[in-house]
Amino acid sequence: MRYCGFTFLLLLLFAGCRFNTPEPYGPVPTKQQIAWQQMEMNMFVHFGPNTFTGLEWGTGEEPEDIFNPTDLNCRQWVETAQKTGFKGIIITAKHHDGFCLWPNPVSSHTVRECSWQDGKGDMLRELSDACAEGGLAFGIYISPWDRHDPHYGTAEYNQVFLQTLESALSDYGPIFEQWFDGACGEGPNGKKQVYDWQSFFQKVTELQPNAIMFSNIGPGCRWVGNEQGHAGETCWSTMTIDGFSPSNSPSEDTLNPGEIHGRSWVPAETDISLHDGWFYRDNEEPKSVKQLLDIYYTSVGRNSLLLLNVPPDTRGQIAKKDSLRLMEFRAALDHIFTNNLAKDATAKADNTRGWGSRFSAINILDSDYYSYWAPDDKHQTAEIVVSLPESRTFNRVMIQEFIPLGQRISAFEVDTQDESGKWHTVGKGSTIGYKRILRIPTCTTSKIRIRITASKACPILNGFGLYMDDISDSSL
Ligand code: FUL
Repeated sequence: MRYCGFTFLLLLLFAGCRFNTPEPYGPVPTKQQIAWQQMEMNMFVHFGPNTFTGLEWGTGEEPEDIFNPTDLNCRQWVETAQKTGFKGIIITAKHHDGFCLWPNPVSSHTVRECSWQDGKGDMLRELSDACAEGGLAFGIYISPWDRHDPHYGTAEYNQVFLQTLESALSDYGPIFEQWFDGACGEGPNGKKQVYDWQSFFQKVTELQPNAIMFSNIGPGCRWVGNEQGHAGETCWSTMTIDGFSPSNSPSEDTLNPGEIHGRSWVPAETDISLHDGWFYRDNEEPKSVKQLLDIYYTSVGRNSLLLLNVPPDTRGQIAKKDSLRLMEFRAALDHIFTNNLAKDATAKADNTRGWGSRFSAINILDSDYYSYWAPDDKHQTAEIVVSLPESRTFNRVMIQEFIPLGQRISAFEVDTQDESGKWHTVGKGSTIGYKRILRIPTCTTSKIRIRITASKACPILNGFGLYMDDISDSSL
């Protein structure tokens, strides 16, 4: 009898804890979208005939032999990507010129038709193998706009494109992201194409159900609305996409901040090139470390994923000046972010959900992604005071919202306490999302307060960090 009572009590406790978990609010990410967001930085690779002609948009009339990397080394790309901290690589399997970097059976404008490797070469094979060896995810960019294919501009082209997808997505292992360029110009016969997006999406879902599909409107992730590296200061991962298509998307003013009441989970991806152009040109210099850091803050630091394009040269390798710059960028990120000045802090909230420590504020300080702080449901504003063991100097505040339960917070402020106990607001923002990094003036204190001033439902945080950036210009 006594055992029964004890078991009953345990069950009750267990149920109490379980049921006390906050309900998801609004659209939530799939587990693939969560894993994708956690990648934070991926490498884009623009490589193809344009690498050899110097054009940004090939005409489609380039002879196949123009594609002739003299010393291709995809392992070098992977090694560079790994050392920079990229988690995946996405390659332009077919850009607007229509040239396919793999022997696409429905095209006669491919690596098979060129003398490089006696027509036996296959860039998708080389890179997917190198990624698999190096433990990096592999993704494919394919442009539906095709300036070479004679079918372009007719209904038949949609079938050609579906078969193109079929071959690229079947033979090279798991694809983590399928990148659909939305550009829709004229084909060789002067006609534009009406793309059958629904069938394209279906084909990807059928062949690579775990792939995140990128386009202006997702459905896996959306374009951030510019190629300058800036997610919105307000950046919702939610947007309404019903009634839109990649060729008919909401305007850039909507893509950039997303929509607070958006009905789908379509997080922003920020694509930008290390150079001015997307394809390699000898006379272009890579962006500086300060520029790259700025881009990091306005993309990863604003709830977006950074897709940084690193164009290989005509040898088929990442040029030394580019890999050196990437290593400097990595060193700068490590210098700033390895030392979380809040790692031995304590944290206390003005409200904590239920009883016990399951949802306590201290959870924002550990490195377990799935442990989080949450107040009771009725609280849509809240504050957490973080106390450091001693005064420390920092100018970056990192906050993470627990997105598996939805993106909720729409306004927050950060205060520091001075020696007399007075609080001063040092930074504020609107959205937080997966990760938000606030750049604040350098301050020295032992007490920091996060105030959530508006949230669509009870706010939920799972990460917090304080860092000192002495590399960026102080104005940034
Ligand atoms: C654009 C293209 O037109 C550019 O050439 C580049 O590939 C960029 C990533 O997407 O739509």
